Amino acid sequence: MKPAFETRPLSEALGVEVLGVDPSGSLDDGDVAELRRLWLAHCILLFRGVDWTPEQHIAFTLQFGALYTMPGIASKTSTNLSGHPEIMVVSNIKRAGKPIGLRRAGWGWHSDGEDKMVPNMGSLLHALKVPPQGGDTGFANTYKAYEALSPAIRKRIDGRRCRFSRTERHAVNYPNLPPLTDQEKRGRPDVWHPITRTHPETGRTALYVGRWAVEIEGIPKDEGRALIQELTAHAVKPEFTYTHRWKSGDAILWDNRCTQHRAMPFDDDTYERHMQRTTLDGDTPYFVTARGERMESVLS
Ligand SMILES: O=C(O)CCC(=O)C(=O)O
Ligand SMILES: [Fe+2]
Repeated sequence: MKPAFETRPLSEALGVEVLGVDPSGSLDDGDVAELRRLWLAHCILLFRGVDWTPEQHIAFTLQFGALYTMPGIASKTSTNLSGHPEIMVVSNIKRAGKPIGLRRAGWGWHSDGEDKMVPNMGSLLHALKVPPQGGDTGFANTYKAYEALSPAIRKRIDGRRCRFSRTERHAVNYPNLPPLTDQEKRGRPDVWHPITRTHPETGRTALYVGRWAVEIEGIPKDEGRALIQELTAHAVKPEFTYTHRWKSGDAILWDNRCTQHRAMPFDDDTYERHMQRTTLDGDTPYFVTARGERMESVLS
């Protein structure tokens, strides 16, 4: 057996940097299995000094699963890389007066695709240009957040679902974008996900709330909203989080099933920040209750 890759912890809460791997090169099955083991154990993997073509970024990601192509939001034009729609561009840069990517993407705690019936399993974000200050990304370990909940709160939420709504929260989460069109609203129906989610590969339970969550089943709306606020604040306490200060060439692969993340603001009138992301497809969330019953997400 080959020796495991050398790693360096990023924080107490989650994440390792993987050393001695060139993600632009070819990996054998053993390397891929080892990376997946590390990913499942640490929730986020950092690779530094990554210099790859869009094709190599895509090829590396495909070793973890099928890709998901991001639809454009609140605009007719998509913010994906021209010629490579599997790569989403997160950027404030304009060329010939036109934005080349999505500006202010993810400025609030979330996991990718949490407002969809089939959220995204993971995402792999590569930094090409970073501002001299600000623009960090925070990551939270939602297994740890779940494990630290009081028994009373766990009792209130175990086995319940929470409604995630793109239409209700679009204006709050993307004040810089035009409103959703009626067609977009129809294409993004609300979804009820289990608030506590069983990770399909590790079997561990993670807290599953984020910035698109609006209501909890079986709880009056106001009370549910207050509980969501309490849970979302709890999930991102410092002891569960790591803040990444990007250098260009960094690439982070995160697991959306057991983490949340948020991009932190920066002066985007003055500085440029340019990132490219591939996104992994996923599966329908579920929770296995203490009695062994499996409950799944449902559409509204
Ligand atoms: O730009 C970032 O730091 C993260 C943006 C985001 O939420 C994402 O790419 O999924
Ligand atoms: Fe995101």
